[in-house]
Amino acid sequence: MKLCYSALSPFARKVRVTAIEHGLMDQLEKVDPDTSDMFKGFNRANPLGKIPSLELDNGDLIYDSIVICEYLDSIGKGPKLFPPAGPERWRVLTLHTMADGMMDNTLQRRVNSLLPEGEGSPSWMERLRFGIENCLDEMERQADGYGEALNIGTITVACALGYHDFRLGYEQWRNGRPALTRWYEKMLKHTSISETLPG
Ligand SMILES: N[C@@H](CCC(=O)N[C@@H](CS)C(=O)NCC(=O)O)C(=O)O
Repeated sequence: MKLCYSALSPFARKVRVTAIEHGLMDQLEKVDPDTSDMFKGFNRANPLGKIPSLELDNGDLIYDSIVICEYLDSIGKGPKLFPPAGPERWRVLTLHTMADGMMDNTLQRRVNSLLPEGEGSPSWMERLRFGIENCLDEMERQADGYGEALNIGTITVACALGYHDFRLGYEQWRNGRPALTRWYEKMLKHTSISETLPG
């Protein structure tokens, strides 16, 4: 299988953590994104131009990251990271969606900072920042209930926090969020999480 990704992409990181947890990394051939023109996208195979995407051995293409993660979870032999249908699945997928959206807001702020002078929107950037802060506050409220086990929800929260550190470290999300800080330290003890930190 061929995985198109960059080590800096938080969405691809979810996929890499999933692959590591299932012992599948050696079955994934890395394809580098084409970053020569950000306005044409990074990945010609995906009509949306985004990474990650996974090409199966039969040529089928799978995207985006959540679909790739669930595919790997379905073929992997490790403990399942996606709960079966039922209340726990909806809880874990909803947690995934919050953290994934926070990563997307963080990425959009990064993209905005790369736009030509005068093309960005300060008020929209403030809206994105507000969403990130709300997610962090909600995570702080929930953190004591997350537990230390990996699932697609907790993996994505860890990836969102790692990406926030990487791109927006000066905003210091740990300030005033002791429960989330403690929980994140425990998550870093998983080698799949610590080995895939961006940077
Ligand atoms: N929803 C997508 C988001 C992927 C995404 O935004 N990837 C970024 C890199 S982190 C990208 O490829 N951006 C290039 C572009 O949008 O042109 C997923 O979960 O895979």
